[in-house]
Amino acid sequence: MADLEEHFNHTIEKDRRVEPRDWMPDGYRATMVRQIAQHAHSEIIGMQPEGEWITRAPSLRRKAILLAKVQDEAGHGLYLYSAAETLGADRAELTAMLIEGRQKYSSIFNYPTLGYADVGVIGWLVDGAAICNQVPLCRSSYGPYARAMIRICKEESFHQRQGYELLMTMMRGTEAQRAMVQDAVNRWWWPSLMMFGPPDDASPNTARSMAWKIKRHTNDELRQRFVDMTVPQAEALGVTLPDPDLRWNPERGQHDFGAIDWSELKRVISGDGPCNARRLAVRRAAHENGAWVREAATAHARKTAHAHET
Ligand code: FAQ
Repeated sequence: MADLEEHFNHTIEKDRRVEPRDWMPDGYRATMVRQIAQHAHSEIIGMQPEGEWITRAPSLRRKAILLAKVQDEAGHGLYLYSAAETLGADRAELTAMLIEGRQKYSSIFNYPTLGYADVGVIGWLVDGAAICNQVPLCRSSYGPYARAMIRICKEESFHQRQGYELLMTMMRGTEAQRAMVQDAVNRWWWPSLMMFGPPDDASPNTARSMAWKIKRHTNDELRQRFVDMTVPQAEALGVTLPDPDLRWNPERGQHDFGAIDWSELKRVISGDGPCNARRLAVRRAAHENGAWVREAATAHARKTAHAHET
């Protein structure tokens, strides 16, 4: 046991990857399952806000792009559930925990998409925040998760660009289109900052996850990086970010920004956001409606296994 623990500590210290067959502390395994499951649930629930606009896309081209993006999110979710399975988690159990509200998913997906500009803003800000958070996770200490992040980040990067390109097109359009973009930015800006999680002094998991190199940066560090990255993009787009306190601080070499309403994040995480009930109801119905597919696939697998045996 002491040898195994020493090997694990050495792996972390030397910046090598922990693999599924390796011994790991129970706390490490539980933290990894929690983070990967929450991430997978976020991708799956995250299909809904944009998915609601597939049938109302303004052109065939926009529809094809959106369809591809939402399908990518499904792929990320399935990929991440597979990564959780390498830790001994059971996929059916994880889905049950999501549907029963026993596991979390990102707060950001509990806000409504009121117009097509929201699709662009989700790509720009939400995928932008996801990239900021996930690029360092490509160096996360758990091998299957780190490798999943490499592929996922490549696709997120395409998602971010399609969002920005959509917004650029709308900003070159009519006054009404520009107003739609600004309205969507006003609604999504603060929730996007909340995606990075509670402030460092109220983040119970950060210290341990940093020591285990699961996380490479704190929530506040990544939030700051996102703000600094996004301000020039907003200027190029011609939109205003809804924060009167947002300004460049030459001494820090970073932007200062206004106070985040942490009570809102708490409320949304605890199930009381604008769309929490709707998101879970849709997911539950999809799961129930898909029962026959799971049953048929299980019966087919059983039959095939039996045929191989005889
Ligand atoms: N929403 O101690 P910490 C996407 C929870 S991107 C809900 O700071 P930690 C792509 C936290 O889990 C979105 N819950 O926790 C896409 C913890 O819960 P516990 C998903 C939140 O883990 C784009 C508690 O609060 N990305 O889906 C949130 O060290 C467009 C205390 O917090 C990931 O999951 C929140 N915003 O840091 C798809 C990335 N923040 O312990 C569709 C991987 C915190 O009670 C369309 N995850 N909590 O179970 C991470 O990097 C980390 O888990 C953090 C939280 C940074 C999210």
